[in-house]
Amino acid sequence: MHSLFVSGRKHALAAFVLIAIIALTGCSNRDVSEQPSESGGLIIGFAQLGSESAWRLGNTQSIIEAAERAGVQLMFENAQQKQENQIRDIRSFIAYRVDVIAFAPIVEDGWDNVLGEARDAGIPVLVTDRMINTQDDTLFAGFIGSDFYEEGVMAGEYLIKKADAIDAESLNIVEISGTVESTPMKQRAQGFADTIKGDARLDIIDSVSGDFIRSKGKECMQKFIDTHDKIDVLYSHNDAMTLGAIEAMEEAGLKPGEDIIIITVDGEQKAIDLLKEGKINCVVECTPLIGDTIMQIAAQLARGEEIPRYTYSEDRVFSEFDDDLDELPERGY
Ligand code: GYE
Repeated sequence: MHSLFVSGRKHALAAFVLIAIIALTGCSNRDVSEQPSESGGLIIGFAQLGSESAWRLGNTQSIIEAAERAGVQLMFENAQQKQENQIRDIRSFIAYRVDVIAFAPIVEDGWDNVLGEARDAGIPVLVTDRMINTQDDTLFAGFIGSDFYEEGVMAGEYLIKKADAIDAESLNIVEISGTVESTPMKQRAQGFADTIKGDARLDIIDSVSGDFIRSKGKECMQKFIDTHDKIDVLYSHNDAMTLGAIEAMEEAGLKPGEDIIIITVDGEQKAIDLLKEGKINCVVECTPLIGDTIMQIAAQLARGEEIPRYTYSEDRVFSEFDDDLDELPERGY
């Protein structure tokens, strides 16, 4: 039986007590020189960034279940949306001398010091979901996640097709973006903007961050509705914010999907259901179900094998132009 350490803040205290004992006695309960032969027996520390959306909950569940399947001992920490918590959690994994550290960085900057400490301790690091910004390639072994720029491109391509289909002369777009300085926020914006910039019909008239959170998505949309006379399109960087924005539209007497064309990213079950109902027009997929891939690559790393520098998920796009939406299997998040 392998034990599973899934801890929230209340368990952090216990972890710190353990770390203090290790520091005081100068010994750990495991020999760092022992190399696990496969993923069974491996200890992985995963520093999750928060629980802001159904996407994130699906991602956490995928990691926990994949660890169980692989017989990996998972030390799991949730930083509740604060980078300083995530840095502290990574430090606790270093002190515990886990075999591999994996984390989903909330923002891109500010990781060099703590990742340098992991490298000095000889612990390989996997960056998952979002990317980091660093000049030093040796600070992490590989990345596992989605290509957010490509997601923005797919969103833009859908809109060009839609503009053709409805013979649009001009479409005013409002954008609700994700957490400022995070990779999905930057790249979903960039991929979309680059794709539509040559099309004179399409104009982004306003863009505000809703931090990937439903309630903030609603506030952003309320503000847009109050400020702008003509809004034709909403491009929202995640489904959680889209659900909030739809609430704001309906409260203002607007018909989502008809009065305002809605493009959203993630592909939660709720968004797919609203696409089928006609309240959302396009859903760009971003799968959070990367737990198994993380476990496989972590095991390779721990065995000292080469791993790919970047492992991207395959994401699709679903829209009102598809005629097989009813055949889509349950999304699982
Ligand atoms: O789109 C959003 C979540 O980093 C890709 O974070 C992830 C994003 C996802 O809060 O729903």
